[in-house]
Amino acid sequence: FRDYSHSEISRDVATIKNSVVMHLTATFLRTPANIDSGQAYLASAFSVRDRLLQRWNLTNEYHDKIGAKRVYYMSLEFLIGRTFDNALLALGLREEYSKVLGDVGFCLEDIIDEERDAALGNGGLGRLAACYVDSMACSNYPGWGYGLRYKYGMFQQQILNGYQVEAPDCWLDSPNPWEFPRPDVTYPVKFYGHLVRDPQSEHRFKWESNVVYDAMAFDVPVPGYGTTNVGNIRLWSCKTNTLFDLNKFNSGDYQGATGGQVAAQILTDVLYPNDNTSEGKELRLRQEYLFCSATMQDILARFRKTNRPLSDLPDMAAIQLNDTHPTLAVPELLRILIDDEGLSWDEAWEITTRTFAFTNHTILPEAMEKWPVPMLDKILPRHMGIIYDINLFFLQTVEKQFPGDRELLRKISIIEESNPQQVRMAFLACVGSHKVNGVAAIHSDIIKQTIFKDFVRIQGEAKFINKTNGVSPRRWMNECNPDMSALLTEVVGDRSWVNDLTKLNQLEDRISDAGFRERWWAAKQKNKERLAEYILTTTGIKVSAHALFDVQVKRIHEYKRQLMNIFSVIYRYYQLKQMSPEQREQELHRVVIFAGKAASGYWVAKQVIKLINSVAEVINADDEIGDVLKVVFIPDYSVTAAEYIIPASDISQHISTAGTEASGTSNMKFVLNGGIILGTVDGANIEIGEEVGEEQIFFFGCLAHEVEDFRHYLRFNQPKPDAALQTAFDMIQRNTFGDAQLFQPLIDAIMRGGDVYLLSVDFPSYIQAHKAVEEAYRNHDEWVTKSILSVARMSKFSSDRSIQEYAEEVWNIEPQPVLNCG
Ligand code: 26V
Repeated sequence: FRDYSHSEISRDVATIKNSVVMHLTATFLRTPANIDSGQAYLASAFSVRDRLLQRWNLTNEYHDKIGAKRVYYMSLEFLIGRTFDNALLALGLREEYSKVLGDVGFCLEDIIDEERDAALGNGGLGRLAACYVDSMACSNYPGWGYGLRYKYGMFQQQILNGYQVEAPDCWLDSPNPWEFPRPDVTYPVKFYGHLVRDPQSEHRFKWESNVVYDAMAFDVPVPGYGTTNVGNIRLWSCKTNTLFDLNKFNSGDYQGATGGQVAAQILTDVLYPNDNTSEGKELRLRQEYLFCSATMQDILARFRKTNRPLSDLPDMAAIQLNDTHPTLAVPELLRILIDDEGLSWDEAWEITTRTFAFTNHTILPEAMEKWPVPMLDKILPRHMGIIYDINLFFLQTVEKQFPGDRELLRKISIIEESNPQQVRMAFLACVGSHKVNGVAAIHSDIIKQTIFKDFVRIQGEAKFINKTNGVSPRRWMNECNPDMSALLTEVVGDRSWVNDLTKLNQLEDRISDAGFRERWWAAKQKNKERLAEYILTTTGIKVSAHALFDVQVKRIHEYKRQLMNIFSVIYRYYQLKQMSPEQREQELHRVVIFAGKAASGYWVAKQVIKLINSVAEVINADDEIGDVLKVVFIPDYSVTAAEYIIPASDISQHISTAGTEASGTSNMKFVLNGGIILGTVDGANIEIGEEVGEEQIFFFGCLAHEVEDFRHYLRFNQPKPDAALQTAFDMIQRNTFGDAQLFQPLIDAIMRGGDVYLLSVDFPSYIQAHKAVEEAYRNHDEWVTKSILSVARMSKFSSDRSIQEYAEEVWNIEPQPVLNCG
């Protein structure tokens, strides 16, 4: 082995300065005397990237040499956010770069602010993928993420006249230091065409098509904190492989000559902005296949270099499907093994199912991916045939197990007998995998009792497991909350907690130390002041950092019930208006903070945003109310916005109808940052409550097992809003917040639409829970104690724990730290 101690990088400030100046002059053609902060960012970032690159190479060379088994995390979304600060902290070079930049008159914080988010995801699912690759790198697991390099990420949200307006996210308009183009890693991906049966074997086909795109790799390094290992996310970008039509060019048709290229780029142009809804659009299917085909070709190319027989693939590669979006990788692997490699169906099937595992992230019916058979058949004729075969063989084994049960076969068939027929991607992913998991205990139980009930019966309990989500302590504490991090380091004695959250249990010894409690609170207070500043610059609204900060930030969706939150704000406003000025001043001051994007085609969610902004406008302008109640909608929620908002919350709301939020991950981030949850008995809230103790969390609302009865009742009976909810309706209907007509559909969804998300059911206990929060908050010592105790008990929710469980129980891989290679 080569001497891997070279991965020690220089900390010498003069050396760093030279490398920054080198990039300024050689990469960006600037003179150091005359640069702005944008150029200072780029030069510094490129110099950090050089250092990462060194370790990236060593990591991958080492893992190749020792023949390590790798895990591949396939996800259509990676919500990475910024990388510069994350990399500085991981490399332990933050102070050095701060000094170098300070010497030329820049403040590191301003330079960090120059970076644009890599927003290649919608919400929880994409951010989870980013936390997971971070944990793999930090825990030295040989693992790669695979995804798509969207030219336009999650749209930017502007608020105009209270409405959401979408603007394109042109994040690649300026140079991106955090990607390495790999023109040498390019694969052809076919679409459409027809099949020719192989005369030698009835199972093999030749797929002929002249619609071929190229997928080219871009590698995004993932800095590991406290290790020299650097992980990787390989993102595919699409171009045509018939780059140039020389005939057209020669005949003077310059535009037409490059027409193919323009059309091809559209495939990876834009991220679908849907969260928890599947639209069944053909372009989306083509994106998914481009992704799956390129990824499988790449994984197999790497495997072939080991010279091992294909039957060893599952010993060298584990592939995790992040929801159903990458499920076409299953038939794609079968196709390559059977048609190109000449394996029998049985051999190929064995390899495939031992390689794949599948994570389900939602049970909302509208999010379940289904593709019309005619569409699949047209775009991917060979894959459609393979899916039919998978289904046939599966149904045959079921028929043997449960002879004559036609109803069972209909229920579990991968092909839904609708008109047109549809391929149920969750069933395909399940049948093609050796393990299926949910993302929190309650969610894993629910999927075993609902969508996969019959599969549990057929394939056995052991295949269906739980892997509760987690979040990265690097980003969601060390990076976003420096003051609280300093306190943690002081208590633990060193920074080891950053890679080992169990160390935080030492905080429990400090709760009786009044001086410590006050410093803890000072850290929270500073974060609140930072957020107040951020609110002022993004909305123009002035809020008091001494009020209770009550936060609900997440995608806008009916099941997440932002509507219930704003109804309670309206009711609160009503109550305050009934009071005398003296009474009012006695009330707890509160800032209610919302942020989140609505899918561009989701009308109801967009009306909810409008209602929040209309309510905010009236309340914030009411002089009688003043600082007693303020309402803000922070525009353009993003990873970076979350890094400001989360550390500043006193209370955060996670109030989905019980049984609808698979896990939630921001709930974990808020509590890790010393905030308290007001939430329903749903998703990971439940496990957070178990860990931190029931005193540290405010639960309300009906339970998951009660939901069905309530819904059934409300299908046939009018909801009975309590006086508080009725008051909120009345205020809206009296045009208190502008034209009531705008919001009537939101009320109708409850009063005439069956109140599917049970707002009328949960509202009374929600208002009670708010009261309990206020009471607890007024007891300052008690509140700070809750905050410290919660953080002390959050170790379960580190994504390091999640990844270790996946590694041991699903992937069968081991940590391979580069420096211990002997
Ligand atoms: C569905 C689709 C359908 C096709 C178009 C693009 C697209 C994008 C996202 C989705 C929804 C996937 C489900 C999802 O995001 N689930 C969330 O996963 C989080 C991580 O496990 C979890 O914490 C949230 O509770 C869950 O809603």
